[in-house]
Amino acid sequence: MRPDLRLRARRRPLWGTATAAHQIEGNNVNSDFWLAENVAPTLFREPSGDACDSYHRYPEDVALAAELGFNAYRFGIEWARIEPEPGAFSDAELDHYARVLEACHAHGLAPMVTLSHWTVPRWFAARGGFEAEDSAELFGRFAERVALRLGPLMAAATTFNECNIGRLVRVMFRLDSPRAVAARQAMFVACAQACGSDRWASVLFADIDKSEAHQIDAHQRAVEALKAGPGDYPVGLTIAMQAVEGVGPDHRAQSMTEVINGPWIDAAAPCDFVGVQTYTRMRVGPEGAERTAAGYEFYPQALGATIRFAAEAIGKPIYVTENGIATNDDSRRIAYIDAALAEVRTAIADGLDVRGYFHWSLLDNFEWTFGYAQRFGLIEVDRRTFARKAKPSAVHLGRIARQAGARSAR
Ligand code: IFM
Repeated sequence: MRPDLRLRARRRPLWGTATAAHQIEGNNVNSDFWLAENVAPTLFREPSGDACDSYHRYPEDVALAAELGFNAYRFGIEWARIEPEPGAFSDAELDHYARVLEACHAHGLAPMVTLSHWTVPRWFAARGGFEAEDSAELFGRFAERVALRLGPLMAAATTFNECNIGRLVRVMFRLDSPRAVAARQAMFVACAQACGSDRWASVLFADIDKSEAHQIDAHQRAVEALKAGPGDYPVGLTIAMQAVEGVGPDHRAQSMTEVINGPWIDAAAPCDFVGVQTYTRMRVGPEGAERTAAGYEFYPQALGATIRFAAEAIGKPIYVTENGIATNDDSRRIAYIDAALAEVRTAIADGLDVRGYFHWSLLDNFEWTFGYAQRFGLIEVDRRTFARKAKPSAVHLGRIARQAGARSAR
């Protein structure tokens, strides 16, 4: 049954939703983010706390995704749970993720697994994260354990989520300003002190000059580990891609694109596919358009531009591994989905090898430093009871997926 599902997944386009462990599971207490959310001073508006309690409620989440009409689910496994202390791997936690994978298969969802979605174990951050010389080796060791236990159950895997995030946030949120640097540093000092360490590093707020080369090495080791392990599934890398558009004669759109992607375009070379993650365009010039609740321009057409960019620059099969909108007006989510999917259809009609679309996100979840205010979910989550309620956009996208053949009609 499982190998069949993988084969089917290869032949059929994947229609799914995407999540990340830290954003939905809750109580990720051994992770670097948990600590950063709870020290003073912190850059986080609120701590993740119980999140959506998906660590316990994944059977309901997976069942809901299947019921809506999807045939795939992208989710993350949490390194901080699997290796809570250096070299101490938890079989029980690996078994937990095996159960999540089994639940996906039982519901006809092809699982795409993210090995690392920004969070790392607290001990890893306290020894300098990916700034440490041996960090790639440590990540490779983690990937090997994951490949051995979970490989036979995976339909696809990716190493780092938005590997270039350290670059993107620097550009988007101007994190190089003296004020931003000081605020980040104060939080890092508090985290290091809480761990009795003299250092601290984070993937999201990375000092890429010190960490990027090690992270690329870590990615390559993880690709090798996944490919050498049991199971037969495609391995990819997901990149946060901005459609950068220049305005006026002296714009710097191309150099801005190069800054945002950095060396990661080349790092995708050993992969079977690339995951395109796009939310908006970046206009190097004047302003004035509708904004989403994340402050981005409402511009779903950006996806068409980044798919074309990825096809040309990387030349691998493409999955849209994230695309979505933060909004409290669900009708705008529906409009966004329709316009983004029109771009995907046009790209496919033009002969581009786009193999699937994963909407961010299944649930309203923890949006990192912004806390719970930004709602990207197709499904609303009651913050006290954790009750799930599908929004009209969930039914809308599920219907599109079903009509596209993701699942048989009900
Ligand atoms: O929530 C994030 C996700 O973790 C990574 N990509 C962008 C999403 C929305 O901001």
